[in-house]
Amino acid sequence: MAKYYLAVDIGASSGRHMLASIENGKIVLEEMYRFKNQLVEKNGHLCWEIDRLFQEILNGIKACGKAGKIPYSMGIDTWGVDFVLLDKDDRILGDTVAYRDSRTEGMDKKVSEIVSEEELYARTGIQKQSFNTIYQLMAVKEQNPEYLDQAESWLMLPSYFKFLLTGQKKIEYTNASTTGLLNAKTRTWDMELIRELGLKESLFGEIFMPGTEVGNFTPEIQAEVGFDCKVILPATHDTGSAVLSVPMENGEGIYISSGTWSLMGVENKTPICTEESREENLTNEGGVDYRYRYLRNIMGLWIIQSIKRNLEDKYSFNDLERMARENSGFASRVDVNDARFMAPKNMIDAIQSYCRDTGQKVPESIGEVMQCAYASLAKCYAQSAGSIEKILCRKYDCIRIVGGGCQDGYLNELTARATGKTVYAGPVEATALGNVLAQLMADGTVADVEEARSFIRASFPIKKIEP
Ligand code: ADP
Ligand code: LRH
Repeated sequence: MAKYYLAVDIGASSGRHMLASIENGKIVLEEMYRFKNQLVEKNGHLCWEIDRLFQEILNGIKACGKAGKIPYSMGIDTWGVDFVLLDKDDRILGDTVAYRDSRTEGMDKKVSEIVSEEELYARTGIQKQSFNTIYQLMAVKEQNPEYLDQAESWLMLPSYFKFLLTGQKKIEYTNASTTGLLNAKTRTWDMELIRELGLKESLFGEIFMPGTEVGNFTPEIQAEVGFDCKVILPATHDTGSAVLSVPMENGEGIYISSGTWSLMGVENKTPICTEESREENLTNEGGVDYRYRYLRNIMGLWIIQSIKRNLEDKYSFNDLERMARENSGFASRVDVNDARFMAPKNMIDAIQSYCRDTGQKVPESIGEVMQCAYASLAKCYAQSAGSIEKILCRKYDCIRIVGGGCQDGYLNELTARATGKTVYAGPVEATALGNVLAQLMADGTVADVEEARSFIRASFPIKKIEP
């Protein structure tokens, strides 16, 4: 009888239940359930559909039961930074506002009046981004102080979902590192910072490492899904899970975790919190085995997804790729990390307005818009590889791309060309695999990170794209 491990991986564009088992020394992955994720407007804010997402988690668990494949353990990961505040009865205070919402506007200034950006980076090592939890919590403090007053607990989204399954609240390290409230070197809450910001210290409790057992399903959940299962903490930050499954040898090399965001970086054993690093906008997120994800957050395939949505999903990703190829000579470029691309009403309008404002030819056809988006992403990848190489004083000859975006053949080619480096594409379900790997490490099937990655190399085909 096969032993199954269930990874529930929820990205900003979709969630999936991937069931893994081991056959002949290889990991076999089966998609049991997939659902859409999206931002919705609620009370004037961009929010997540938190109740529907939990219902989808249950639906996928039930799908495993229906197939007669009961997991031995399961883990949940999601995007970073977002959280809920719970009252004394464990009810969510307010809406589950999403990181793209504009509530954080001006919060960087409020924080910098208390602690300078230079000092904040020196302490936390986290790249400044408007949506970091630190700025979101400041927004709550300014706009809804009553929520902080009433809050008895604070949980990031994967831990909240696990709480609903098990009744146990456990904060996890890799995701906690995205808050901007952890000290990069001690890897624990920077309590002095939390105090200085006037946040509620009691909310920031013990931090648990990936591999920790959270608990079993509550009797109510068991009754609903029809079986019991052990819930484990993977790297609950999706990027942390994805990077665990990048098939690097000895932790060496540049990767891009390519999904809604493009997270491009390397793995380090110690954080780099220098001024030079801050100026290059590089972050030090905490990883499995305390390996730091030293990377830059790049706007990523959110741009492509949004264009597709603006075209009412009339075209597939393949159609859009083909139209871009047909316009490969179109030369206008945008800075993909410009704030206007964060949550525009219409991504095509935003790209056109950027080109107009910078005196470039405005893309008119879908193919021109797509070419501009693709080539601009590749240009940003090349600049980011340059920044990493500059700080680390070394050169890399290849880039490993994992995640849904590694299926985009045109972007892979443009990336190889723009960086002059060989691209290795795959695996597509890197995040779910990283989630599974943490479970395999928890039950002793896999000894360590190196063995985990060699397992990936042995199990999945990787595509090579020469520059
Ligand atoms: P997330 O987990 O952040 O929601 P994924 O890792 O699922 O993101 O990646 C989603 C992105 O992958 C899409 O926005 C799209 O750009 C790209 N993608 C997905 N499928 C394909 C495909 N068949 N061809 C090209 N690109 C694809
Ligand atoms: C990617 C990701 C990224 C975060 C962002 C909020 O899904 O987790 O690492 O910065 O979403």
